[in-house]
Formats: sequence, structure tokens, C-alpha cells
Amino acid sequence: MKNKLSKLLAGALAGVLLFGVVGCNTNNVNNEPHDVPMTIAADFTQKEKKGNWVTYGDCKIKTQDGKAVVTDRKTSNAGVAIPCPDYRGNTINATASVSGANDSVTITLTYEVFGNISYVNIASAPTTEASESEISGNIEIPANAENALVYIEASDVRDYTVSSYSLSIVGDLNNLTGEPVEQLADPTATASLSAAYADYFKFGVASPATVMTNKNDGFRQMILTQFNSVTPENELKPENVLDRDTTLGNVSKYNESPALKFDAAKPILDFCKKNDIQMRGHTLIWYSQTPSWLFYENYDVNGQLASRDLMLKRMENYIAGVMEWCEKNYPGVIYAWDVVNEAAADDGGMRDCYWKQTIGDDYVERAFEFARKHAPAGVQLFYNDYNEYQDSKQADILAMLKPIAEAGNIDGMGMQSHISSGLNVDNYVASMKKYADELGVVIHITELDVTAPKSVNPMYDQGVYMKKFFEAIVAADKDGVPIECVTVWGLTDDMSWKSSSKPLLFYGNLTPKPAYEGVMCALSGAEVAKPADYVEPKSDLSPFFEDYENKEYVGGPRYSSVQKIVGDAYEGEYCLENSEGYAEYDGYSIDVTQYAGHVIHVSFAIKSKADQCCCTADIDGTWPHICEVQTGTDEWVLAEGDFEVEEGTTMLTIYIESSDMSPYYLDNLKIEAVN
Ligand code: 9MR
Repeated sequence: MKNKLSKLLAGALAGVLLFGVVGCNTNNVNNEPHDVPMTIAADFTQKEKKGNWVTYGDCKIKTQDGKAVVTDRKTSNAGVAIPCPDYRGNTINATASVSGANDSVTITLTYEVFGNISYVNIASAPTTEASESEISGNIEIPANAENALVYIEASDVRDYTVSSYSLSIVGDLNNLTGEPVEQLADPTATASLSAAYADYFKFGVASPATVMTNKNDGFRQMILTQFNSVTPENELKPENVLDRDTTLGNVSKYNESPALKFDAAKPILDFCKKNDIQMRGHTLIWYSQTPSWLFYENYDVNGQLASRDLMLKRMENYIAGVMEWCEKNYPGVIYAWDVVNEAAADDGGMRDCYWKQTIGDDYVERAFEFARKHAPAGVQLFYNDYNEYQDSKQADILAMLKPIAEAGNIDGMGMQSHISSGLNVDNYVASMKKYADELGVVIHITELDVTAPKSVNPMYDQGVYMKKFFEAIVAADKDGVPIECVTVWGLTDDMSWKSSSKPLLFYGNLTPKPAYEGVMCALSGAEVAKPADYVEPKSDLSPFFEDYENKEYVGGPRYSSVQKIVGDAYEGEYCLENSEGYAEYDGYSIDVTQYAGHVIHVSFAIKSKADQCCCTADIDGTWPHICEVQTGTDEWVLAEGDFEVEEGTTMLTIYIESSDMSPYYLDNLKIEAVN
């Protein structure tokens, strides 16, 4: 075993050192160096293109009183967009003011990397028809991204109006207009993950269909070399499978059984069939990426929601239709289906959604019943969710799935595992074992990606964490926890739905990352190599102090909140403003890993219109408050508290959050070790 592994690792290293060039990219970027504006603002007094905006997807946009009114939206992602191809390699801020009857609106970045299209959500906000919501967030665009464009999508296909929309560079401009994008490395030179893990579980990957139609063969070679299970990233989701035009074209014919189409998924199914790779079907019943018309009488979103009986028929026919079509045309390719995705709510109980509203709380049970009835023999049925390892969410999921397991209608728990390298692997493995024991099901890790830490050596630290994570799951597998497949959610960092957090095993040009090496080292016992640019982490316990007088700060947003130095300070001239977060818990965040093994004392002055502000530690799905303070009067108040940073902590951030989305202002932030 050891010999086989050292050969595999030698192969991996050769892959890094000798990467051959495969394929060439479709470089649509204007490679002549030219000036790039720091801000691109849509001008809705001007026509498309001339006003810096374009129409994205199938919808109509008319300009009126300096606003863009978006109507006839055939899909929820159709709307106003700003192209920003010259912004590649930069962090940008996107800000829009939107009103409309959709529940929420999202700003999304899309770009092409080496022929594959990626979509990255930047920020979301609830919307109403009566008032405007401001949506704002930051995102990093990969240096190799071509045709970058930022568009406004919505939870629904209802109209929306945009009164302002702009993109701007955060920090200094990185002008790459004169730089060609990189070349792809030869993926066949990298040792195979699926071969290395063959004794334990399948090693899978999520892929978009663009990989199969891409003129760069590298991505297909990568799948064939590395993985033995494939999940279509979006192509088998209801929004791609439901045939809107045919269904709405003959409502009485399709009333109980919406028409289906499989054009989006065919290239992936063909690839899997041809290459004898098994597929995880993802996903049948989901609150998201399912068009709202499915849930209405006569499929008319302006009418009434359909009755329970009708929705049960539509649900059964949808599940049966998808499973039967796949089995008939691609027999044996799909070995597992995510029957229901993300039915548990983040704040406890079941998530409110159209399925629950129309059918009732038993919609999950009914879905599994129908799936069992129509699934080909031997195809495994899964429930799939995120934050599934957190105690309270796990309790809700277990309660929901118990009757389904008792009825014999579920075979597996899909642990999505969108995690960070702060997650405690022992707790994670314990939760995995609990699912298997209490439900009598097998386990698939279905969407693994690991946010790189905001440390001085993020790629290396992520690699070290991957080693620990895979050591723990291999140990669990050896101990009898039935882990049958581990799927990573994407091929490369640049293709990831959260590309800014660099969560995958391969860089954008297909070279393996330290994260890949960590996965391999989990089997060989070798240490992840320190990179040439490794920086010794600070080990001194000198106190941390920020008064913002020199306009500098070392922390950053927990997700996408925006920090600005502003006046009106508690003391001196300047303080730090935190605003425009993705949620209340998206605040200013600071790495305190250097204090491992010590109790820290945190103190600061804070001002906010929100009723309460807290300083919180970010530990694997538990968020202990270090201190809480009543704000709300918009006066400065002082806060302080102590917290033990456990010995052996490899990554810990603390952050400041508020009870609502009002901005907060921070001054004199001090962190010191007190023992
Ligand atoms: O990776 C998918 C991304 O391309 C889509 O834009 C997004 C839309 O919701 O869905 C992503 O995949 C999700 C998966 O289907 C279910 N679990 C969460 C994943 C990440 O959002």
C-alpha cells in the first residue's frame, strides 16, 4: 500500500512540475492594454450597451424615468446585467437598488474560465413592490475569467425595477487587460484520487455540462483521471428539466404532469455512459431552482396555489418521469438520487417553501414514497442537506427522516459538507455516524468544499486541514461508518460557486493545490509540503489594537460585508463602519489563531441603530458570544468579554454582528491574551 501511494504522490508532484499544456483557451479578452474605469454605472437614461447595461436571459427591459423596468421574465435568472470583462483579477463591489414583487433579489457574477461557465452569488436582499431594497456585496473575479458579467436575478419570475446599479473596483486596480490568461496544465500527470481511495469510497466531482462540450479536453481528462462518480452541478435540477414552453403551451394536457426536457443534462449523461462513470442524480424535489409556476393552478403565477391533490400528482409524475427517462435512455448510469434537497430550515423545523405550502409537512415523506415506487431496482435514494453536522439541524433532519427510514424509503444521507477549515472533524464524524446508526442508511459526502482560512498561508493551511479531514473519514470508514462516496463540489477553484474562498482541490489551470496533496497525505501519512513562499505565522502574543486613526485595519468581511473608514469616531477622528452585509451575522472578522492556548480579552466601542451587537467566535457551526451589548440608541457604548482560544486551534476568527442590518461603527478594538 505504501509503495503504491508513494508512486501516486510522485505522479502528483510530476504533474505540478512538468505540467504539459493541453488545449488552448478561447480568449475573448481584448489583450491590448487599455485604461479601465474604477466604476461602471448603469445609465438607465440610455439604451442597452450605450448605458453600460445589457439584457441577460429571456426578458424585456424598458427604461423609464431613469430606471430599468424588467418584465416578461421567462426564467428567474433573467434581468439587467453589467458586463465587466476588464475587471478580471480584481475584487469588485456590486450595488443595486431594486423594487419588485419577488421575495428576494440576488446579484450574481458569471464568467467563463477555459470554456466553462461559472455562476457566483454576490449578495441577496428581500424585495417589495412598494419600496426599494439596496443590495450590495463584494466578490473577487478570477484572473483567468473571461466575459465577466454581473446580473440581477430574483427568487421568482415576477417583474422588477432597478433604479441604480453599479460595479466598482475595491482597492487598487489590477489592470490585466494586457495579460493573456494562463494555459491549462496536463491533468493526466496528477495521480488519481479515485484510484488512491478505491479501498474506501468512490471519489466524485460535480461538473457543469460545459465541461463535456468544452473544446478544451483538459477538464474531461481531469474527470477521467481523478474521479469515478459525477454529479451534474445544475443540469438535472427542476429549473432545467421542466419544459416551461411545452407545459404552458397546453396547460390542460400537462396539468397533472408537466412536460420534461433533458437537453441540459444530456452531454453529462452521454459522457458518463460512454466512459462508464456512475452518476449521482441531483436533485428531484427542492425549494430552490424550481420555477414557481409549477405550484400554481393552471401554472399561472397570478392565480391561486394548486391544491394538495394536484401537487401530489405533479410531484409523483415529475419524479417518475425523470427517473424513467434517465433509466430508459441511460440504463444503469444513475446509481443514486438526491430525492429531496434542503428541506430543513436554518432556524429550526422544516423550511417554508411552495412544496410545504401546497402539499403540507408530509411532502418529504410523499416524495420518498414516490421515488421508491418509481426508482429502478438498486438505485439508492438520498436526502441531502447543508450544515447537516450541526447538532440542532441534525436533530430536525433525523426527526423528519425517521418515518421515511421506518417505511424503508430512504437509503442514504447526503452530507453536503460546505465547510470551513475551522470545522471540528471529530464532531463532523460523530454526526455522520449518528445518521448512519439512527436511520440505518449509508453516507455520501455530496458537495465537499472547504473555505480556505484567512491565514498567512491559506493554501497550505487548507492542505493541512484536508489531511486531517480525510484521515478522520478514512478512520470512520474503517470503523464501519458506511461512507460510500465523497464528492467534491467542482473541478477547480475558479469553477466553484464560491470561487473567492478557493475551496477545492485544483487551481483554475488544473494544477493540484496543497488541498489535493493533503487528501493524498491522509493515506500516505506524509506531511503537506510547505510552499516556497511559506510565511511563519506570528506567534507573539502582543496585544492587537485598532483605532483606525491611520485608516488601516487588518480584518475583513466575514462574508461580503463592506468596511469603510469614516469620521465621527468614539475617540480621535476615525472609526470603522460595517455595512451592506449579506446577513446580520456578516460583520467585521479578525483572525485570532495566534492566541491558541490562551484566554483573550476583547474590548471595543460600538455604535449602531440595531438593538444589540455581539462579538462572536466562529467555531464549526457553533457561534459562542464573547460579549453582547445593547445598542440601538446610536450612541457609543463599550463592550468587553473573555474567551478561551483552545490549545491546538489551527484557525479561529471572531467577528462582530448586529441584531439587524443597520450599519455599525467600531472604534478602539483591542484583543489581548490575559493568561
Ligand atoms: O453549484 C451550484 C451553482 O452553480 C448554482 O448557481 C447554485 C444555485 O442555487 O446551486 C449550486 O449548487 C448547490 C447545490 O445544488 C445544492 N447545495 C448547495 C449548492 C451550492 O449553492
